[in-house]
Amino acid sequence: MQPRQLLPNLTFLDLYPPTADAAREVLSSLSAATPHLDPKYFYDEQGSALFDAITRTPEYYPTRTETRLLREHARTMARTLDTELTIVEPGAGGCEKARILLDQWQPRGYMPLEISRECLLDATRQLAPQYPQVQFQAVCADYSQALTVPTGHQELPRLVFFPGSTIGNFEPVARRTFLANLRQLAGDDGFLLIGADLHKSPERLHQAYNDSAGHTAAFNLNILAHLNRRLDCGFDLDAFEHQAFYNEDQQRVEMHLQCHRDQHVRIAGESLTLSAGTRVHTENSYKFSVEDFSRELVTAGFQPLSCWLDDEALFSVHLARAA
Ligand code: AVI
Repeated sequence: MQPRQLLPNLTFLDLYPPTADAAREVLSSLSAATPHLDPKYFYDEQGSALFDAITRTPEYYPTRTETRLLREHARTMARTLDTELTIVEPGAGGCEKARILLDQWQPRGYMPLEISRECLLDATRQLAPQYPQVQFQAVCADYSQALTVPTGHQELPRLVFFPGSTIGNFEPVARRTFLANLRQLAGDDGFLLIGADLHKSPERLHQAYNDSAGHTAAFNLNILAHLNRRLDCGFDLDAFEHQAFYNEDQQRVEMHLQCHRDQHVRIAGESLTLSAGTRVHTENSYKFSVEDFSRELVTAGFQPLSCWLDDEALFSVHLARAA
């Protein structure tokens, strides 16, 4: 597959996984002893818009706090890096946070990887003309699997940018593997700039994942709406209810969809029944301490350089280099 030139400084490469693979994956995870769905299915055009709405609620502190940290410390970060580079951002969404780095760092290249094609194209078509000195290479991909990315500005060191505490959406074992993949992606002279949400009171976490405007509930339910649109499964959304709570033992917020009526759906050509009372686990969002997270970076082959926290110690941003 060859990249398409969309604008003088924007190419687009489509590595989106085939629908048949998605259908088999969804069938297998919903048929498991604990029915679950991979959180990547939250993110179609509507899911990305709903996530955006979540980030603007008064209860959801991570985005606002991390954005402030990036704005406040971007110059210091640039001084620490002290090199020209290409920014690679797995799961870039609408590329909002990258804008802060594009403004303050003037990198040579920016490569966002994003599963939602519409969201990626809209964002990069808007951004590229505003930063004509930056080469944009947009890649539509399931970044949890496709971490080998096209070459481009390879002579320059890469900084892998992974904000938002999306790292918290990985299970501990998968997280270890994924951080090691990020180390590969960064290369031997590369860097990592990553956000990690911190431990805090269960009440604060409960509010953040049960916002009063109902955007998180709509986001959670959209996973089924997305599967209906993409795979024609036939879920009745009214039969499901959003649940989110802090699991103290696991130190994570869990999201589920509780099914109140029997659901007969069709996926990958097969029938599947979810009976009333079934709970579909849709997301885990692990929370960290700075010390534990720094240790995980070291295990993955990074050398932590700096870490920034807000005054309330809600959120952390870590800068590390390949060790
Ligand atoms: C993308 N991710 C880091 C968010 C989180 O907080 O785990 C997704 C989210 N789920 C519910 N609200 C936000």
